[in-house]
Amino acid sequence: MNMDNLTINTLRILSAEAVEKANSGHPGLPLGAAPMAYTLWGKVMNHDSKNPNWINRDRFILSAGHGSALLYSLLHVFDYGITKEDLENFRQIDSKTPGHPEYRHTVGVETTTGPLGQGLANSVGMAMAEAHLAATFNTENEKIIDHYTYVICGDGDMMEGVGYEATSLAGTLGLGKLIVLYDSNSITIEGGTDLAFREDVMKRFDAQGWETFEVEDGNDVEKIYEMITKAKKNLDKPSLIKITTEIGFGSPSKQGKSAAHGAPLGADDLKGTKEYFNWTEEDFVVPKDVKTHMEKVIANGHKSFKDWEKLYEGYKKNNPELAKKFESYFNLELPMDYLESDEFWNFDKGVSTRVASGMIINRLSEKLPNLIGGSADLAPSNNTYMKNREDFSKENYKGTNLRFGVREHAMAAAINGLYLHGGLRPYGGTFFIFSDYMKPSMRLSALMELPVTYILTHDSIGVGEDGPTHQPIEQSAMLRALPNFNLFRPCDARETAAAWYSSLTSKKTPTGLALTRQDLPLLEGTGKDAIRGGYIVKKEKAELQMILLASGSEVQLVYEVADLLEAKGIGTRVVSMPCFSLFEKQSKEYKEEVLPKSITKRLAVEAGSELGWYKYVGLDGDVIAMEGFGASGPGEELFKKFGFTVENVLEKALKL
Ligand SMILES: Cc1ncc(C[n+]2csc(CCOP(=O)(O)OP(=O)(O)O)c2C)c(N)n1
Ligand SMILES: [Mg+2]
Repeated sequence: MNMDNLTINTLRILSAEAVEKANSGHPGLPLGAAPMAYTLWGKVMNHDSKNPNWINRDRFILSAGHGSALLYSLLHVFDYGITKEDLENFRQIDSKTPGHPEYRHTVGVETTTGPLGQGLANSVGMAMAEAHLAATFNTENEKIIDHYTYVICGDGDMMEGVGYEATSLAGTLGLGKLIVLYDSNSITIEGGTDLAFREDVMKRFDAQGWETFEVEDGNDVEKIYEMITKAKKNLDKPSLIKITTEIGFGSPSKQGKSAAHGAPLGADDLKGTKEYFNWTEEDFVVPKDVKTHMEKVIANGHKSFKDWEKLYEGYKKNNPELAKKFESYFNLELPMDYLESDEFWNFDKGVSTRVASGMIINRLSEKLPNLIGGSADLAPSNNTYMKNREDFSKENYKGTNLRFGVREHAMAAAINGLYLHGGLRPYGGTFFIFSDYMKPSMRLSALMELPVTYILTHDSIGVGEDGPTHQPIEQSAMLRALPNFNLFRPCDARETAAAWYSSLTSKKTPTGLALTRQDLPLLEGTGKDAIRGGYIVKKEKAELQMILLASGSEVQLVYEVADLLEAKGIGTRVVSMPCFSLFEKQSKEYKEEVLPKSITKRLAVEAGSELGWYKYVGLDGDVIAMEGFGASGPGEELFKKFGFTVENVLEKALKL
């Protein structure tokens, strides 16, 4: 048997065995898609298992993350550190081979996949990053960034909206080095795709500005190779290669059926499958011939790395300044002197926090060249535009102002991809209310520990006339509930600077900035301490009796009320709580210092859901929050209508 086919069958059998042993998992995709995966990894991609973080490696994303067994089998035979034991421990606690591929957890996994469509959308961000970095750093003869981004996706990825948004963006941007292999088996969990998916995917991609290719027999490695080679040559358009496969290929009773999708084959069927492939090895054993063959393939990959190293050495000699910049990009260096200077923290007047964020972005744009970002068609409202930078477009990959179009979900997923690629600090903006549209990708930023920045403006009923469809209520609570996510709701420009400071210096936690549309005064006492998540902005004058807590635009309100309470002889402290999750990280002593247990008269005010605040006000405390949706009308009047007035806050405080 030819070595390609024997290696492909190895991948198939290892995957089926892993699923069988775990008594859980998805054998169907690996059996059907092993030939395209092997063709990519073994014949096309430049990658080196000895240097899995090689900057210029081709990126590979298994967007159909349920096929994880296939990815782990690849990582095993390509010697990325996944051992026989790891395969035997598939889907077990603390194994390197969890149910779906997890970034940071398993070497060689480029992004966490499983929620369908996300990987495909991540790949667009990665290809954008490649295009931008290539345009920024390559010289005529030294292409130090010159790689492709490959995806394997299934019918599910093609049905998901986020994939649609992302591929539309990719077509618009003409990302020629993005190549998607579509494992078209016409089967999903409930049965044939005829049940719910009858569109012509090729025509759709054609209409989106992709070049499309077709392989009718998913086992035809030569044809797959030929089509990928052709796709690589088109540098103006991303490429889709539709490859017709049979799910569960080789399984006597499940081939071509949805039964192959997500359950072990079963002992009898696995035996039959092995017979079909003339498989005689012990369980989890890679045939000797395959090992020998793979040594050569792996050595080829290593050689491509070595060649690049040589290229880079020359580049460094010829372009020392550029090389320094290149390395500072990939080390994600920060202008710390600047971030600690008055220039960064100084604002001479009160502005809305969205405007403050826009000022900060523009200050940063001078100092932080790898800052890249944009908005989902709301740049003028989100204040995300860097005035001294160019637009990123098909015509100009050098630009750093990204135009995501009205595609929030794909924006968030692409931001993940931009960060995952390496070298860049991406941000994305939209209205806070539409964080709902991005939530699945924001969740993955948090899960993957990607410190990206979400700019979420128009953060409350302060939105005003646009009404309840545009007024966030539960979004703060939603993002505060998300593990490893810092939701900041700054109360003025200085706290906005603190939020940006926190986001930029964060190594593994994404940040969301909930920012106002309306102007806010600069409050005395605000500043860098905001990075502690909660802090005293106004100290009591008389003996401490009461604590008023608030975030964002409501801090000014409690500030005013505190003065009135002090006038009545009630010592009142104002605690600004811009970021719950960072406050939680402070020491017990610090928390006690800010919120002493002995003071039970506590009132929190936030124009959003009350969920979460009782932890800080206690059962003796009170919360003024939004109980339902907002309404359409001038923002100032809405604050009155819903009780965010000095009178109401004072009254509630006096009742404590
Ligand atoms: C967003 C999302 N919705 C639902 C699921 C559950 N799910 C996992 S695989 C799958 C069907 C996928 O079909 P396809 O991509 O064709 O994969 P195949 O069955 O061919 O392996 C579904 C619905 C998921 N993982 N992600
Ligand atoms: Mg399918």
